[in-house]
Amino acid sequence: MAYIFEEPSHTFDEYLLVPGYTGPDCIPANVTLQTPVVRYNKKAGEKCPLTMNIPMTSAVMQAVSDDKLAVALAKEGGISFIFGSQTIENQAAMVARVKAYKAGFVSSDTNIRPEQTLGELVEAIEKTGHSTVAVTEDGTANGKLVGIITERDFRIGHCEMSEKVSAYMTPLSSLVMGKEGITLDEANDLIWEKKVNQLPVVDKDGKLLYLVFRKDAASHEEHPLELLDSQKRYIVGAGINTRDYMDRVPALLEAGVDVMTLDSSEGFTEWQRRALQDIHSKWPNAKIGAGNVVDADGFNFLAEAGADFVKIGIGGGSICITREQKGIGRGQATATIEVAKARDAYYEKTGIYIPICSDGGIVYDHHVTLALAMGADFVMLGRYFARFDESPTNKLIVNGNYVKEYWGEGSNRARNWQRYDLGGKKGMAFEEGVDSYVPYAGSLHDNVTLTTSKIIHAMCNCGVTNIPDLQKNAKITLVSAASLREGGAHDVIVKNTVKAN
Ligand code: RVP
Repeated sequence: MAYIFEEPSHTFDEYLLVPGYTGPDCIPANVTLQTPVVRYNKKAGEKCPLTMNIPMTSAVMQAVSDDKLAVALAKEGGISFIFGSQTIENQAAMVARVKAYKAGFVSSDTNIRPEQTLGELVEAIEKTGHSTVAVTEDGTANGKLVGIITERDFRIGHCEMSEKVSAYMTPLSSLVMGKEGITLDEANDLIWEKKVNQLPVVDKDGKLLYLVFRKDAASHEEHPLELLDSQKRYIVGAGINTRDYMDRVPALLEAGVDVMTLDSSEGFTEWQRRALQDIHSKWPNAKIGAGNVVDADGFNFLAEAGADFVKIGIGGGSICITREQKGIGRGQATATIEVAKARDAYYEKTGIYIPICSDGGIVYDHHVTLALAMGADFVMLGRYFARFDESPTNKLIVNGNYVKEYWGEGSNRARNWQRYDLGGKKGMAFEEGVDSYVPYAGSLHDNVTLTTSKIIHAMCNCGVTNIPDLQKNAKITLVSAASLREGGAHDVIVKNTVKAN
């Protein structure tokens, strides 16, 4: 007879945290959200080789994780997994761009030649939205620098638009410049000392390398949790599949990727075991997560196969219709709880700690705290990040509201059938994801700051100052449908609706 789980499976919405004793040292300033990302021999006293400063990763999805979002999230202390449903070259180029990005050093993307007109300049500024323009001999981002022109140097309506840029720019002779190799701190000092708003950095031939802006020079002070590798480059992840990994993995490693994950709606498969084995034997230092699974059997299988972390979740994603289409899945909270128990048992038996990631189905910020309390080491979010300025999609107006587009990797739009066909032939006839809009929500920084602040405050209510203690000591209660209603504003006429996130 089939194995039947007699208990219904639950979602995060059906649980709440019950406070624990909050001692005098249990204050937000003392809370750390640092968390392990990959397996390590904890019992032997090893240190985890890759940790994050906040327990949040962005989903392996076209509508979510490109290089821009990856930089924004690494600044906050988390990791993006750049989507794999694209050519190996494109994906590796995105990883390389993240690794090349130097905090505070900006490659100029609005450039002009001195003999071009103010009209052309205004056009360029409108296109990029950047008001400081490098004037180079050949009009390229790395051409020989001849001046800088900003919107403040000429007055629209008072200047002839046919006049030349060279008549209005600050010429080279009056510019304060930095030499190749200058550090951000030195650039920052120069900007303050010379009272300038930007500092072009040039090589020995006078060719433009970067611009450092006054506002960005302080960037690393504003981002104390930024996640950097040993060479001070941002940490970045990437999604891979079970087909082309022998080509994709070396390209990503070459581009500098720090961690990868097999990206599949269902990971309890021979394909994933083989991929993990092949990759680890060819590139022993490559860090590879695997999944997704929803029970102890799935976790143990991937743990034995060598997964560096295991992702949990089938059918819980906001754009996911796998449960409707195939009847496969499990409530995300139940899946997380069971896999966490299996992870702890595996640790007891082997001394190896394998981090687990609760992937999909996070709707409210407190769901992140619940997932951690249930044993997850970090979460993966799609819808959440898709709403921000930094996600790869356009901001649109629909019915008078700003929205961004968000589509599943199993939707026709993503045309990523490989991911869903268990390693078999291409072209399944049904979709497992939808194409949708999500409400636009502003900048990643503002939202992540708010979310982590809620997690930190909830942890203080639980009487803990770090994630391992939350996992050990949290008290969690199931709630009834009636008490859910009690949890929101009720039986009053609300004046201004406060929307929970
Ligand atoms: P959510 O954060 O709820 O939007 O869920 C994102 C997760 O949904 C992804 O990390 C992935 O596991 C899953 N996903 C992505 N595409 C699809 C699909 O098309 N069914 N599902």
